[in-house]
Amino acid sequence: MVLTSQQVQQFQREGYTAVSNLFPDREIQAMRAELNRFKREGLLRNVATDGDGETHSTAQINLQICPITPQSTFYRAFHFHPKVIEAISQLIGTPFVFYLDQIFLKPGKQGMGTSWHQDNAYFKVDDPTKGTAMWVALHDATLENGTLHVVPGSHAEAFSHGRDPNSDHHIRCQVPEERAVPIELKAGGAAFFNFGTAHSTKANTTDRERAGLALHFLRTDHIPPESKNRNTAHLTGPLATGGGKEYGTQVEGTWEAEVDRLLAGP
Ligand SMILES: O=C(O)CCC(=O)C(=O)O
Repeated sequence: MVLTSQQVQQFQREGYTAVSNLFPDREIQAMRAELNRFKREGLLRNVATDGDGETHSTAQINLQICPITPQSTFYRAFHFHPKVIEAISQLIGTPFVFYLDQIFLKPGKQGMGTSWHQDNAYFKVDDPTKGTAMWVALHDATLENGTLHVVPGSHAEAFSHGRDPNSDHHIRCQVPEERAVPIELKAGGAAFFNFGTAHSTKANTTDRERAGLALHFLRTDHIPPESKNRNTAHLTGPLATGGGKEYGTQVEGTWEAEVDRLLAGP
């Protein structure tokens, strides 16, 4: 078991949990190497705006790649990582699909946070507790560099969301900040929070960049009818083909080779 029963209970009760040292250093090094390729190839976009939701900021930077999968066989293989499959099975049950992936990179000093929101304000799933995010720290995530914050128990409430004027496409909500808790993680640790759990990140006030990889998974029986044609991939259950059906190639089982490829260099 990847998660302890206490972690699963915390997720069920409070809507989130966190796990230290989930992924080993070599896998994180490989994830950073692929992130560096995204940087070199200009695949990350600054979504921060100067307070009008439109004018891209030059002072504040919130770099995002979303979705990642069309750009990276490496990150696509990660969805089939045995630890990912096991952890998500423990938290939301099976069968489930991969729903969305993205990375947010906050450069040192200029890195801007992502405002408070509930993922279900985007996804609109009938029961937000049947979907979960997995947020992997690609660098040590601390208070100083603006780590993830969550509001425990907030999945029981639906906050109203409006356009975020500090982003070119995000929405945001107001939360009772006094209930929020930060989740500090060393690189390779991960936080899990259901689609209803309000969360945000903060400014990176340090000199060094910090990135988080956010994956979303959803129970197959809760995919909204209007999203049936979305680019999901069945990861478990009778519809799962190891990626063969969705990607036209066998993806399951390629993670180790993908890590080796990235560590060998360009
Ligand atoms: O890493 C971040 O800045 C935000 C992540 C996030 O809000 C999400 O994945 O929904």
